Amino acid sequence: MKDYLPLIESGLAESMDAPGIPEKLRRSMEYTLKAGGKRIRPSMCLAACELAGSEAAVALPLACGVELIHTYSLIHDDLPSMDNDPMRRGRPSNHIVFGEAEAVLAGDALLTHAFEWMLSRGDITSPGYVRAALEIARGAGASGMVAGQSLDIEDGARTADELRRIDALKTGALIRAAIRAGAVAGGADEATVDALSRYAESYGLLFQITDDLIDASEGETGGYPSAIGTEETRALANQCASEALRALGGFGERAVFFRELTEKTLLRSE
Ligand code: GRG
Repeated sequence: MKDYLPLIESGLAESMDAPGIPEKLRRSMEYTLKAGGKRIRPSMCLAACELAGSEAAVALPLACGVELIHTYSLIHDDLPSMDNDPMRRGRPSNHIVFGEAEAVLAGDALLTHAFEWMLSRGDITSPGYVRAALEIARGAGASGMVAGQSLDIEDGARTADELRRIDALKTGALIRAAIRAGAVAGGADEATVDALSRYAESYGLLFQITDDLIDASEGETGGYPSAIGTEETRALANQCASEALRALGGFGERAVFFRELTEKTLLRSE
């Protein structure tokens, strides 16, 4: 699978090399930004840009913006008022190390910095680039990821359909936006953007389902295994992977990254 990590890591390091950020805030932002995330969303953004026929570098500020936004969402998700999780990626969560107020601010700063970086580093005169940034704003915002989080923090057991609606927003919307943004910035036509959106929707669900299966294997309750049982959840994961791969049908070799990622994601919960 093509490795976009060196490009993404250097882009993220450069994005944090901005003047004027107070030292404690910078340490708090970097603590979670550089904590071993898999960088799936920015990799997908760059792969979509290449699939559309452009160089990955064209979409790099967008890819970094998506990862900055993802990082903010994790910091805020771990807060006591949200998921109240003291650990993230095997280390104490941001608010445990820096305190709750600073963690809120680190999230705020990462979210805002994402848009500053995307719009100051990208070529805003090129057709598609501003639309790509708008895709990311929509996917991250009040009708996207934040909508999903708002629905998710309501208490109560959920049916599989309710989970699907929440996850399509909470987890799926930013993944979909990352792919659409990369494709649009890379000059993709509407048919390509549509097919990649269908791929993203199936992949986003697959990603959440396999995350739930991993949690269930570690003894956690909730998500799809609690709603429909482990066997049905596995069957749903296989169905999502098939649908994702089908959406890539017309792209041939250009979609090899997305095919391999889908297969790897399906296998991660086995
Ligand atoms: C606070 C507005 C707001 C939103 C939070 C992303 C999110 C919404 C909550 C995280 C809850 C969670 C564990 C969701 C499961 C799927 C998921 C997003 C896992 C984490 O993403 P990875 O696996 O993380 O890409 P890494 O660590 O690789 O960056």
